[in-house]
Amino acid sequence: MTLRTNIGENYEIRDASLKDEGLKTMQWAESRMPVLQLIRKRFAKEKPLQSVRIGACLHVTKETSQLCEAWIAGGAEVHLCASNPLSTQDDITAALVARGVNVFAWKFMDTEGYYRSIGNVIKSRPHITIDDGADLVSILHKLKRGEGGEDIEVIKKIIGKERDFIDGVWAGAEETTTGIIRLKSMAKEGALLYPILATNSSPCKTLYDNVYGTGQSSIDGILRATADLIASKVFVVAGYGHCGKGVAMRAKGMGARRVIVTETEPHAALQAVMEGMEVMPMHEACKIADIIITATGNKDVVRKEHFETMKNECLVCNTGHFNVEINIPDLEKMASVKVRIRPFVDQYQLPDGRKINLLGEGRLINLAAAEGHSSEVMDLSFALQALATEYIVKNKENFTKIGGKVVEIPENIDNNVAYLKCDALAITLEKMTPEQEKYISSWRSGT
Ligand code: RBV
Repeated sequence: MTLRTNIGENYEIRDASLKDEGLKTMQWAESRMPVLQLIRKRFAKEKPLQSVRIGACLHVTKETSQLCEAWIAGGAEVHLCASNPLSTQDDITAALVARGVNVFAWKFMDTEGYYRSIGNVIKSRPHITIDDGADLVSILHKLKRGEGGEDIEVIKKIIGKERDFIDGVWAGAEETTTGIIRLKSMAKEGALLYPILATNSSPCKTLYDNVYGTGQSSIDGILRATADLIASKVFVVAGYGHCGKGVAMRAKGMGARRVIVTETEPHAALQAVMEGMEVMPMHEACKIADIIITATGNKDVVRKEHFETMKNECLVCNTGHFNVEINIPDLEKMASVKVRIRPFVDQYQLPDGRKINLLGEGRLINLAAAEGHSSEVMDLSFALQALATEYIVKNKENFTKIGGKVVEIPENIDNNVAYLKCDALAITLEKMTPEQEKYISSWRSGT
C-alpha cells in the first residue's frame, strides 16, 4: 500500500500538521542528551560546519532530530532520509521540517518511496554522508559505476542524467555494525571511493549503544508489539555479538526461564556460557523456544527447517539491520493463512495447525515496534557523529586525498565524549597521584 505524503520543495513527509507534537517530543530527547547539547552550543558559537552540505540516511527519530539540531547550529545544510522503511517517527519529520531540515522520510514507506528519498538526499550534492547501514554510500557508488536496477531507476527520476555525485563527497561516517561490514568489504575489493569514519567501532558507540541500547530497545519492541510476559519463557538469541549480548542480558533480567544463545564462533559461545546462557544450534533451540530474536547480521538464520519444528505460537523477530535474518519467503510459502493480528504481528498459520508470529515484518523490532534506543544512550553515539562531522570538515584536505578506506575515529575524540558523559551523569573519577602515573607508565619496577 502506498501512503499519501505531504510534499514540499525540500521535503516529503507523512503529515506536516504533526509539527507541534514533534517539537514536544524533541524537547523530551533534548533534555536527555546532555553531551550532544554541549556540542550543539559550541557549534552555535564556532560555526565549524558553515555551508557544509550533510546528506544523512538515518533512522528518523527524536534522537536523530537532536543530531540534526547540532549540525544546523554549526552552520550545516542538512538533507535527511530514512535508513529503514519502518523506523521513521512521523511527528519528528514534521518538526524537523519546521526547524529547517530537508526531510524525506515517513513510516511504512514503500520501496519506491525509500529510494526516492535517498535520491532527494543525493540531489543535494552532499559534502559529507552519514549512513546507518551504508545504503547512501552504496547508491552513490552504484551511480558512479553506471549500474542499473530497481533502486537506480527510481533515483534517476529524481536526479536526472548525472552520475558523478560522489566526486563532490569529502568523506562519510557510518553508524552501525552492518554498515561497517559492507564498507570494509568494499574497501578490501578496492571498490570504496572515499573515506568513511567508523563511528560504530568507537568504544563510546559499541560498548553502550550496541549492548545496552539494543538490549533494552529490542525487549521494548517485543513488548510493545505483543504485550506478552517474558518471565517464564524460553528466550532464544541468535548471535552473541555486542547486540545479542545486550538482548540476552535483558531477557534474563526480565525473568526468562531459559536464555539460549546460538553462535558460530567459539569465543562468543564461551562468553555466553560464562555469562550463564545456554548455547545450542538453532535446529535444537527452535523446538523449545517461546521467543526467538536474531542479532547476527547474517541471512537465513531462521528458515524453513526451523519453522517446521517450532512450537505453536512461537514469536520470531529480528534486531539486526536488514530483514534477511528470518527467511520470510520460506514462511510465506509454508503458511496457509496469514493474519495481521496486531499492528506489528503477522500470524502465519501452518497446514498442521501451528501458528507462528512474525514481529515487525522481520525488520529491526526495536525501531519498527518501539522507538529505537533511548535518548540517553544515543547521546553518546550522536555526540560521536557530531564530532566526526566536525573532524571531517577540519581535515577535509587530508580526507579528500586518502581514498576509499574505513578509518577509526581518533581516540581523543572518543575519550572526550566519555569524559563529558561521566560529567553529565555526575560520575566523579578517581585521580592518579603523580607517583601512580609514573608507576603505571613505566616498565622498570616489578617484584
Ligand atoms: N539507532 N538509532 C536509534 N533512537 O535514533 N536507535 C538505534 C535512534 C541506531 C543504532 O546506533 C544502531 O547502530 C542502528 O540504529 C541499527 O540500525
